[in-house]
Amino acid sequence: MKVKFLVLAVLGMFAFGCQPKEQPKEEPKQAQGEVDKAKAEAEKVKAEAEKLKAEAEKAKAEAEAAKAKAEAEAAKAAQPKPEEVKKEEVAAPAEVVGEPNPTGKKVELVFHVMSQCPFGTQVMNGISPVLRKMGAWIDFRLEFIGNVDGDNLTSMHGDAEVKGDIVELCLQKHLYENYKYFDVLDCMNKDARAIPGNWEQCAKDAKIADDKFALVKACYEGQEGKDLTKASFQKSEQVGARGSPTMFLGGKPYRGGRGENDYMRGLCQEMAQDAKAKACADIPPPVEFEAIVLGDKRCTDRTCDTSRLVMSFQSMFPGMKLKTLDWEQEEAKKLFDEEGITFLPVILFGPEIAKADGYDRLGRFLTDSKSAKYKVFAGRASHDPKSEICDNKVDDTGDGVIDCDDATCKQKMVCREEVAGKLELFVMSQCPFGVKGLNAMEQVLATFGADLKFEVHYIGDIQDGKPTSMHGQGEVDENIRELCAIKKFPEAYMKYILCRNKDIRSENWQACATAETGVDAKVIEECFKGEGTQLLIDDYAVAKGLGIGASPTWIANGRYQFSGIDSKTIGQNICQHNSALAGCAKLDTLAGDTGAPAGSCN
Ligand SMILES: [Ca+2]
Repeated sequence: MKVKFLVLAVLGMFAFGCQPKEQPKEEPKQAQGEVDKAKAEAEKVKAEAEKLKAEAEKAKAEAEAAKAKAEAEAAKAAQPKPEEVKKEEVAAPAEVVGEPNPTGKKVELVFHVMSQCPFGTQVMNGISPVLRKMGAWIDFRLEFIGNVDGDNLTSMHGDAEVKGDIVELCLQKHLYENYKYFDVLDCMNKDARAIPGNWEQCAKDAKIADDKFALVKACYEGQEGKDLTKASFQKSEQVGARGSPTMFLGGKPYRGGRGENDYMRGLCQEMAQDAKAKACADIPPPVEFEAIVLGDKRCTDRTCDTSRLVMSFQSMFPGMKLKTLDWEQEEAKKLFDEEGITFLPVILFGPEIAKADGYDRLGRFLTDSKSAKYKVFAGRASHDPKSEICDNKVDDTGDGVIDCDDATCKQKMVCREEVAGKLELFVMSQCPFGVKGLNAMEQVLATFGADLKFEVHYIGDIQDGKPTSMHGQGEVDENIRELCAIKKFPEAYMKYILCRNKDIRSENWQACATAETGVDAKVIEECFKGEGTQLLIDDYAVAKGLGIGASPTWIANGRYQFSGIDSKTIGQNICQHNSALAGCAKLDTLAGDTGAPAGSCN
């Protein structure tokens, strides 16, 4: 599933959860309806294929789960489980957590998380006081998100996270009674980066009994923990939980707030009238505040669509009173000027938002408006409502020129000239995905030959007149050297780049400027010291003008943007617009998606 709304993606990254990056974040902006249609169809085919693949994987996972279950049961039959023995010894009735529950009816709440994901630990912190208050009314369970490949378990934040998942599942299993394990988790989550190493100290601080401690330790270090984790990963997969956290309340996805009161409200709503905890009567009402969505319906770019973002805010903040204003309204223009806003869309929040549960997550993405009357969420808003709209056949700025004839529209995608056989690649030289994209070009260029007009451009910013780049000065320098190679050695530069890509972070670029690559180190050095910086500054302007920020991004024929890092995807996109090229008959020979995680730097 591609993330369709960049603004949402930004917020998703920062405010909502840890999402494995398997697809490029940026959705191509389309220039024409026809392209949209073709693209939609291509995606439909792709989605079908993915569905089949997913089904096959699901069947495989189910078979494996059944096998694991059979094995576990066999193991269980073979030897008495220590915890069962313990249970018999601890015969005393269970102590109820918080308010007793005479009804025996519980509401199911399941969190699928990653142990080192800050958003996962945050929701655990949110639910912890609720479990202490009315745990007896809740059937709560943690599940973990990760990948199962045979017996190999992996997770987004690495091996330490897998170990963290294991120990937390062991704690849950052996200290489930009264949610005792939350005494340990609360402590561990105070320093999520120290997970799993901090579990022993936290268990000691929580005064976990020696016998229980031994059970958890044996589980963590032995096969039991691995089995629990594998089964848990598979459960998450089965319910489609891929981002941390994914929550289910009463069997339905929960997308509400993540504070104590939010969970209390959600749980109490789910409780039947005759089985409601008394604590439900004491939940303070959600904090009310005003929110104004300020947009411009003339902007058809995806970054101008706030509908999903607003929906997310509404579920996060049940007390939010929403108002929508469009640029055509005088009130919108007035607010825009008075509050010093430069780009649309934005969302303005009344100051009371600072008192709402969940503000701690959003607050750092908000800035004060000019009058300080509002907190502004701008995301990656980039539409200037006072500029010419390049595709509405109206002279918006009243300067006598319409759409593409207006100077400010010239560099925009919709106004670019279509050039058959042209392929532009936008990268950051040290971005691992950009490196893969460039490497994939070796085969593409060999297949299409001189029919392809290939260009490489770089993505970065200018600060105080100097070029900067996401991966630091080393990347800026390499961007410059590569541009110098492109300019001075138009026939040989790809050999230099492919050589550099074998170890792109190495400072020894000279090793790739040799007789073998046909790029002369002296010439590069001279260009680097001379015109190189200006070359890069000018080159950055191309990506900026097009609004391209993700490495790698491709444009076929000057107009059709796409993503991808394998030769086949690149070839297919070229041929979608240039079917007559000889290379298009050889598409099958191109290397396809290797299954390696795709993605982008942005
Ligand atoms: Ca216009």
